[in-house]
Amino acid sequence: MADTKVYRASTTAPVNIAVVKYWGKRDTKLNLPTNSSLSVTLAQSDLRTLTTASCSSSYPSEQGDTLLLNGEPSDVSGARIQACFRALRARRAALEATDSSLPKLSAMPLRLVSENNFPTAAGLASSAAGFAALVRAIANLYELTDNPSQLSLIARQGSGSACRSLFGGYVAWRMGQAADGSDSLAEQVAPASHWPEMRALILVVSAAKKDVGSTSGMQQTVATSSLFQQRVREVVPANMAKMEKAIQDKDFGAFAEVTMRDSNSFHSTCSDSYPPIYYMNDVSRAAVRAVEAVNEAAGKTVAAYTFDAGPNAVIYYLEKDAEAVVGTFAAVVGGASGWKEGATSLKSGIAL
Ligand code: 2P0
Repeated sequence: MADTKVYRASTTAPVNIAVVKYWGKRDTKLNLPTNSSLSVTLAQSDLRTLTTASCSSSYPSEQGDTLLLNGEPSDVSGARIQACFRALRARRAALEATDSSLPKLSAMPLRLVSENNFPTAAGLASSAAGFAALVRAIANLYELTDNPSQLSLIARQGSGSACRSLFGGYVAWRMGQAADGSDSLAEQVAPASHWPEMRALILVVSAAKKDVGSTSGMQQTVATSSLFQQRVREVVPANMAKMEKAIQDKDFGAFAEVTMRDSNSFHSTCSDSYPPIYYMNDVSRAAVRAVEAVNEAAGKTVAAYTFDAGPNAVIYYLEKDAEAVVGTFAAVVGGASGWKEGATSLKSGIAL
């Protein structure tokens, strides 16, 4: 009898926010970066993608693979998502080849249903959570035995930052050296439990779609910024080493300084691009000054800002300093004057 069963698996993946930033590709086809990066996975936040993957020989083959993203049909013909499907199917086909009792899922059309519970493409790492959830959902559906680092090789091809969302805690994406990308993968530097006091706060400045997408933005920077060369050769390797040590030592002062300097360095290469790219706005810069004021008032560094390819601020702090840090930002959101009007919402106390 023909197998018309619907096979199904669901998973969720969280966003991650880099403290040493990925910006630049050395190979656009394989999505290989010009530098390593390091991020913090916000596993306890509600910033997540929930994805269900299913397959069945009863799905009409003329429709091919389909994706429903936030309730809307979404194109899956792009090279990146196709690379993920191809790699995952190949892994499943290898299992089927060694065990003939396994159903031939690799030959069936795939249906993916994915929901973000946060604005898509607004600089809140939606592609990171999205591709991590997609890869893990299909890997679960196919009952692959690959470990998260092996899956990160596949997620990387969907979106670079996605490879880091397959792990919790503190995660490094090693740029690797191989031309085929086989060593450009993510690994955990430390689990969340290593430094349980760490918290993040997100100041949503704008939920609008970003002006310049990450892929085209980084290509523009690689092609035109001279500052970028120094960032890749000197700044990032030094920051990676300092950041890993700060995490091992649970040294918040060092963690914070590298985080803020690396964000500044990344945004400097953006504004050094030609034409320049500006992701931060006046509200973002006011958030920088607010962090500086909090640190000055505390007499030591208790808060660290970082900004991705958008104006929203992520502030890292330790739980014991929640009152000073969150209090400052809570007081300005929804305020009646100045930069305060620009910040639309605040999520605080996000644990790893
Ligand atoms: C990061 N960003 O490390 C950096 C910091 C934005 C600024 O990774 O082209 O969406 O899909 O590989 O991963 C955003 O870039 O780019 C990003 P693609 P991605 O988190």
